Amino acid sequence: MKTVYTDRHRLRASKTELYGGAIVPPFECPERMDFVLDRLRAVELGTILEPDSFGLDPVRKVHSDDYLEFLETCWDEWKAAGFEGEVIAANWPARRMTQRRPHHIDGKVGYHALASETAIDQGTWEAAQASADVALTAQRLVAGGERAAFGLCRPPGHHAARDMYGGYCFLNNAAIAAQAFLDGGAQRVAVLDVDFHHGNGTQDIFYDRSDVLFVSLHGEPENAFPYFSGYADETGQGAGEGFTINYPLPEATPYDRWEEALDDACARIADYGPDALVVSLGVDTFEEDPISFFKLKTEDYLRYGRRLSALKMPTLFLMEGGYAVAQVGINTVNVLQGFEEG
Ligand code: SP5
Ligand code: ZN
Repeated sequence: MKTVYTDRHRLRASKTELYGGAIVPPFECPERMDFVLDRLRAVELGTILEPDSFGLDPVRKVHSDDYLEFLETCWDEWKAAGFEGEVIAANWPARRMTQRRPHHIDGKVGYHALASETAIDQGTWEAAQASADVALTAQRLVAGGERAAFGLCRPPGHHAARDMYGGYCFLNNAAIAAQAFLDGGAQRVAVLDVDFHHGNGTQDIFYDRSDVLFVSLHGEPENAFPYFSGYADETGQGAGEGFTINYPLPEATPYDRWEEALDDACARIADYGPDALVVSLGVDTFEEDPISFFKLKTEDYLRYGRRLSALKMPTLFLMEGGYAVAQVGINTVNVLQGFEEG
């Protein structure tokens, strides 16, 4: 399996995350990629390619213009306003308040943020665009006939909604790639999100559509970020009714229970009969992940990689979360190796 990767992710080098009332170094750090690359090379999974540049046209299909303009200009506006730290949201259009977009950058940040843990730094916008290019380059490999490809995306994407960032995500790589399959002639695409966290952004983008089936296994929102999305009764709306499927799972979920949900998810995906499958591949389901609460072990990633292979679909894997940094490489690559064996 080929991997697409660029060092330009290092341009995202935020130094701050708001966690438990303290400012800490971000869990979503550049070193994560080094461990994945080391493991890809150690097992000789396949060639590692640089991405091509696709520009913003494919990105504009899933994100709003005002949001993209915000991402592009927010760092300069923040500095021009005299703020010294990184861009962090401190104000929101909360219940019973207007939803109008303010002019001042301090207000605009809150308008486009879905969480405050994620700080924006100088290089974030460029890194986010490079990450989307990684996804689109890997998508093109699969659309061109490869059985599977791996987009080693950083920053991740699945929390980014049509006009909101947060959860370490800015551009929704999985949604951009799913849309690219459709624009390339696919009739139906399935997105399977196995990151520990609910893929609220991907769900948001396709919620009222039937041409993308969104299926997510994640920590139950009563107890896990993003808290306000991911309940089982969120099933889509309008033409999209029935094309969103959520499997919220409780604290300490072990692999056997997780695999039951995966089997059900795979059956639903097979019924849908998509032309391509996009896997939002987060490995924060790992038992040692510092911010999550499932109990998957390293060998379990091989097992579910084989299970995904049995779907026999053209498959695009895109990197999402995973914060037990030293194990992110082996766990991620185990899924890809399991897929190739299966
Ligand atoms: C892509 C991705 O995995 N994003 C995750 C963003 C999660 N950010 C909020 C983390 C809050 C964790 N609080 C958990 C307390 C555990 N002791
Ligand atoms: Zn996650």
